[in-house]
Amino acid sequence: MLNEKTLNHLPASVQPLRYRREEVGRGIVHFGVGNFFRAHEAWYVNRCLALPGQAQWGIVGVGLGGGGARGEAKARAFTQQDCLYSLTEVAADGARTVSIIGALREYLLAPADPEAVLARLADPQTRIVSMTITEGGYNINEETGQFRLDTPAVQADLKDPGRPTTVFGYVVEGLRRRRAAGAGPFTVLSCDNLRSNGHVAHEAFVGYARALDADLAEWIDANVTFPCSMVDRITPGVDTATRNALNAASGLDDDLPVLAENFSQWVLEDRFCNGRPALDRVGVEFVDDVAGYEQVKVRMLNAAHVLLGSTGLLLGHRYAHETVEDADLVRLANAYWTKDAMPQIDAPAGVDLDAYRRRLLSRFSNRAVADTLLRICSDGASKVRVFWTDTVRRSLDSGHDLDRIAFGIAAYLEMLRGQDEKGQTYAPIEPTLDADQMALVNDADLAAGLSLPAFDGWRDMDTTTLDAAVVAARRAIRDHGVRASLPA
Ligand code: CS2
Repeated sequence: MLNEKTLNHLPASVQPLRYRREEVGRGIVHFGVGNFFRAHEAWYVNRCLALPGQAQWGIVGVGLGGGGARGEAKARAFTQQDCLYSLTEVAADGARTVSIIGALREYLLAPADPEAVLARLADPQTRIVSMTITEGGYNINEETGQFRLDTPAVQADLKDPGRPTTVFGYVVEGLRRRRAAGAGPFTVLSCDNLRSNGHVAHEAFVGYARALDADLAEWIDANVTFPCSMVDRITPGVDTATRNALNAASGLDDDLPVLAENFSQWVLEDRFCNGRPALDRVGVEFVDDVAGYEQVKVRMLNAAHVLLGSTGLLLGHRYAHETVEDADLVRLANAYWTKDAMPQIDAPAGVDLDAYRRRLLSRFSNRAVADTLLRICSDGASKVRVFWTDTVRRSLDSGHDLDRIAFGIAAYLEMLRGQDEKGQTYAPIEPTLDADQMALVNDADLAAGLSLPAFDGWRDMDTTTLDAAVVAARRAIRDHGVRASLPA
């Protein structure tokens, strides 16, 4: 079993820790300890910890308890392994490296001990609170751009702020205690794929605080910083078979191994109100304005992921690499990138969009990552909104042809029906859609699905032509098959 006791007996091919674990502090609290966080932020911090003077920046992971029994099993596994785990990074040509990550110092399952989480947040040692809580996790009303106060969980936290259950309740109660104790603020760092994620986080946390205590909200607004960031690393889910294969290859006995592509990128605004690790020395790029990098990432990588994922599933593919081994789908992705996305992106100086596009094709081709299309399309209702809205709006505005966009929307709606054109079924993962909403995709009226919230981002515009094109594309997919319906 991988833990602190076995750290000195690692297989020779595994990269060990390059610092003394017992000296690692708790400078960061992170909400949402999923595979992506473990392969991304924790990996960068792990490298920082090996530099002189950085030991304070270890991470306390917090799980909000969404996973039920699975969440509890994960917490137990973290405890048994002293929060150590292995990361396997694999290149498109199959070359791999395995390293031990020790940046996660402690793991707290919030519902089991809310007070322990609040104590960590209030502890002056904590100087950054970061989060990966998913695109849909910020509880923002897309139309008004404001924090939604009307959800039951938020209402419950507002009524009983000393025993929160949401990330908003925890963070704001932690800040309240710090302010009362004169402990100073911490930085709130969103690491989700959102447009202007720092601004969204600001709106969410200050919006929640305002409903609780106007003075506190003002203090947060004046003292806490919310840097924007662009995060990127393809990190698949790890099921039991993958876990066994990773352990067989590494020679480790790790209950919590993570697998990721060897590419990684993190672009950050340098607005940390209470210090930060020397991330600039381990490959993180600090820039004045992250927006351009986000645009590139979200509208090129993530948007194409949903497009290829939906279309690929319908065709019977199950993995990302299969979509870029399919010449028709490569044509589709290239047409989307070069005709719809790239001409509308204000790329930052020095970013070559065509090189980025080619790099994506190579990244998507990584077979060893075995990224599933179901993961890529999961919570598509939130992703479509975040990843496609700008492109759709600009295309509607400019009178640009809507062929690929309409096809993408049609493919997403058809994909939600859970059956590919070979007759095989699969289970789309849409945590935000209820049964009635899911039923809309099977309605005899092929326009019915267009009322889903996924498409709210352009509901205020004239979509008559787009809607008709979506219906026509859905009809074509059903009558003639996906390949025959692909746009030029
Ligand atoms: C994917 C991302 O699920 C998705 O939205 O597009 O998880 C993607 O793998 C990451 O954003 C890559 O950085």
